[in-house]
Amino acid sequence: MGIYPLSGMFIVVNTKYSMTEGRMAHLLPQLPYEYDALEPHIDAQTMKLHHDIHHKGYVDGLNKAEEGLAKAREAGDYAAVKHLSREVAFHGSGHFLHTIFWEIMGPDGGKPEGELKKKIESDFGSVDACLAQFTAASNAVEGSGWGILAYRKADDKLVILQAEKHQNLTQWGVTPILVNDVWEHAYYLKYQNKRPEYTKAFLNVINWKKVGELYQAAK
Ligand code: MN3
Repeated sequence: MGIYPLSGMFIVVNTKYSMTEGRMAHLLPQLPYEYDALEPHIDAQTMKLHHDIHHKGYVDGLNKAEEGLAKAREAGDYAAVKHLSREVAFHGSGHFLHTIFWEIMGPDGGKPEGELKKKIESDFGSVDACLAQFTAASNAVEGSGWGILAYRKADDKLVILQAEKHQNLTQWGVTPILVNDVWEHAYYLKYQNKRPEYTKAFLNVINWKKVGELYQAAK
C-alpha cells in the first residue's frame, strides 16, 4: 500500500514495480478476478481489451515519460519538460485510476457498511443521494473521463468530482476511493452510446468492502 500524489490526487492502492536498467518501472497489475466475472453488467471482451490493451498503454506511456525525464536530468536538457510532464500526468493518472477501478469492482456487489456508510450519510444525506450524484456526474463528463468519489482530508469530507481524460478537473489533496471509467472503451461494445445504461449497471459491480478499505486507508 502506498500513497502517491499525482494530478492533485493521492492514490492508496497496491501498485507494482520492477527494476529495469537501474530504474523502477511501473507494471500492469493483474485483474483481481476473471475477465467474465462482472457479466452481465460488464462483458468479458470489454474487460479484456480495457485491461490488456488500454491500461497497458497507460503503464507503457508512464514508463516512457519517466524515462524521458530521467534522461533529461542526466543530460541537463529540459527542452521537452513541458511535453514529458503532461505525459506523466496523463498516463500516470490513467494508470493509477485504472488500478483503483479494477479493485473497486467485483462480482459480489454489496452495499456500503460501517464507518463508510455513516460518512456517506453524513456528507450526502443518504447512500442513494450519493450514488445519484455520482452517477449523474459520471454521465455528465464531457468527452472521455471519470466519475470519482474521493476523500478530502483537509476538511474530512467525501466529495464527488469529474475528471476529463484522466487528469483534468481534479481537486488537489483528495484521495479517490470509488471511480467509474466513462471513456467509451469502457462500455461501447455492450452499451454503444448509452452511457447512462452502463453507469446504472456499474452500481451492481461495486465492491463496497474494497471502497471501505480505501476510505480507511485515506483517513
Ligand atoms: Mn479506461
